[in-house]
Amino acid sequence: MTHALLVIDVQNDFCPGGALAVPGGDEVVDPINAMMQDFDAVILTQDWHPAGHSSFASSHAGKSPYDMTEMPYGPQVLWPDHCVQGTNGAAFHSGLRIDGDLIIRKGFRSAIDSYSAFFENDQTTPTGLEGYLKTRGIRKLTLVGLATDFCVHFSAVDAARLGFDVTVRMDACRAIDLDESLASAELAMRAAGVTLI
Ligand code: VGL
Ligand code: ZN
Repeated sequence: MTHALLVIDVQNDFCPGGALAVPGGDEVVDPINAMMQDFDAVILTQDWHPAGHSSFASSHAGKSPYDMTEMPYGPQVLWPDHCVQGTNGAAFHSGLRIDGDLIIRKGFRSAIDSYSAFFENDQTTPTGLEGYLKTRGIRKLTLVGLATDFCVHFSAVDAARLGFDVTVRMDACRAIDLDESLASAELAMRAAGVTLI
């Protein structure tokens, strides 16, 4: 079975010193690089927001980072400005091997956030990754990267729902962990049939 490694958002802004730093975010780089050779395909995602994106607290008067807001598609956490297209913060960590097969960008529409590599946060607008994987005959996915409780979580649950055989290597992920979001992400992934290692 063709097995792909899906590397989620290993970008400067999610690493220590970045705008939305995930504790220990840079610790995933070496293990991910070492895993790449074990897969038939390596696909990387890149959070890629226009300036003034609607997921940024700075775009909402009176809101602070990590506040919640109501979007037309449901509740949304508001983030510090991060991964703005073309900035150093949006670039991959300089130690990450980026000689994979595909880089898929997400979150590039101003009005909608996209945690998942498969669907934007309205859960209906596709990124096209499903078609790419299926037309290449890829049925098995291992996910690694940042952040466990947001982009890895939503990508894993969507992938399982789309019928992929999904494993998350937790040792090569790190979490933001807002209000127990890591524990609820683990529950949701297991409930969706994702294998956590
Ligand atoms: C992410 C929050 C906002 C992630 C992206 O990669 O998990 N989290 N944008
Ligand atoms: Zn983002």
